[in-house]
Amino acid sequence: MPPSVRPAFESVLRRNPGDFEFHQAVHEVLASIIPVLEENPRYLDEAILERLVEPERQIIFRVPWVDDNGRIHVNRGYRVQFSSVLGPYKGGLRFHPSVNSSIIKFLGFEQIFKNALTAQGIGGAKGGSDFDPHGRSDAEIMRFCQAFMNELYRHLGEHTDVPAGDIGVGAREVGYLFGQYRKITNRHESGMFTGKGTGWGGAEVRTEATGYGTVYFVQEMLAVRGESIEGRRVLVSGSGNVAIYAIEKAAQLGALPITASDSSGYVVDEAGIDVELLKQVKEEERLRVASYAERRPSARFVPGRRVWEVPAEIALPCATQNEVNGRDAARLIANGVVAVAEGANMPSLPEAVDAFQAAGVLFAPGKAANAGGVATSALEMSQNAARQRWNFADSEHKLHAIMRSMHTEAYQAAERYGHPGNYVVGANCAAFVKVADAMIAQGVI
Ligand code: NDP
Ligand code: 2IT
Repeated sequence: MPPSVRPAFESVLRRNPGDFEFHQAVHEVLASIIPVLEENPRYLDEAILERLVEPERQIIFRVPWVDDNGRIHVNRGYRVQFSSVLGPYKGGLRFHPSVNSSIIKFLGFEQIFKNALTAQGIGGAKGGSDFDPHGRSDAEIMRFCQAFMNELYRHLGEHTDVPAGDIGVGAREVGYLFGQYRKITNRHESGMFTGKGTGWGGAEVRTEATGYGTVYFVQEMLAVRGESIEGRRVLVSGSGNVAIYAIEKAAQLGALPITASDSSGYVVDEAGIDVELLKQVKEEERLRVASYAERRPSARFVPGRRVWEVPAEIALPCATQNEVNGRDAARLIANGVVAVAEGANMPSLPEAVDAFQAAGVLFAPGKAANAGGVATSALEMSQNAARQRWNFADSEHKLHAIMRSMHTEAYQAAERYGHPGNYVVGANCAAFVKVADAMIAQGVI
């Protein structure tokens, strides 16, 4: 780690012992913004790095709830409000047993830069709980969401902090969370949550936005090389919100998405994933991805393995952090992958990113590639504030334009800072400058 960024990194290690995912996310950003710091030493003089790596506020709370058998459970809730310099805190809520302060801090830190890239005037935050929704009844999910909001509501608001979904938090959970906020506060405050149902303030295309946006980003990267996504085999990991709509958009654009996965293994479907069947299995029936293969003659389920062993030209990790390691990357490269775009947050280990870049593979980091979700959340906030409702086609058009402009910005920043084609450097530098300049303008607070 270069000396200029070492003090900030050391403060992260000292204050956040054992928070390895958070260390990883900070390391990646600090290591890639060196050209910006060299050009403008004021960022160091103003202690921007030291300020940025320390969240503005961290909330940790008890979430007690009662299951269907009358048993009491206690989970832990989190909201890390990282930066509000560009707008109200904004970022999703994750319900997954692996959630801890490291996971929430890494996600919140990434969110600052992702949100800056969208240019939609939103700050960075993340929250969630170590609650495991798998196998829980609808009534249990509702009671958990209500218990979670019973504490979190006091920290939220359309001008303060605006959550949305993430792993384990989809349309159903957003409904219960919003409902409880409305009940406690006696306010139907549409703009305090995004990803709402389209019948009660939710934006068209928000459900599709992250997956669609990731594929649009791939299109843009390929276009720079005069190539297209059409006819290409695409690997997608995960089978949740991001994965399903990445598969849908890839197929719409003439590519052949052939995999989906969950924590039990993956399905490969050489005829191309039937996205309607996948939606039926995952969104409607809430089953495991293996059920897809049981109903589809062209598909088979491979238990306990990851999709990266299947030969393809495009890879879209859309499940979770650190799901692509160095060996996976080597396998993908050996099989001729040309582009990798992160639908998930930080799915690639640093060794995998290095391998892709060394091999000349187009690599789009999550904070650019998956920013379509939060960008469309910001469009939802705009519609709520104006009491408007934009149709699907217009909303998709806006999403597409935002993805194009984020690609251009990351691409140009990579060139400007001396690392042409390196979207990690490009995205981090472009985003950092926006955040840092706003921090300087707003003073030491
Ligand atoms: P969902 O809960 O809808 O789906 C998550 C998928 O990933 C499931 O298939 C799940 O399988 C799998 N998964 C989760 N954790 C693990 C794990 N530890 N090991 C293996 N598989 C796992 O979440 P989303 O689709 O919303 O989120 C996916 C990723 O995209 C996350 O990294 C999220 O942060 C990121 N993201 C989401 C956005 C959004 O708008 N929703 C926006 C930008 C990024 P299983 O059911 O077996 O756990
Ligand atoms: O990681 C992410 O960007 C999200 N989970 C979406 C956040 C949002 O506020 O829409």
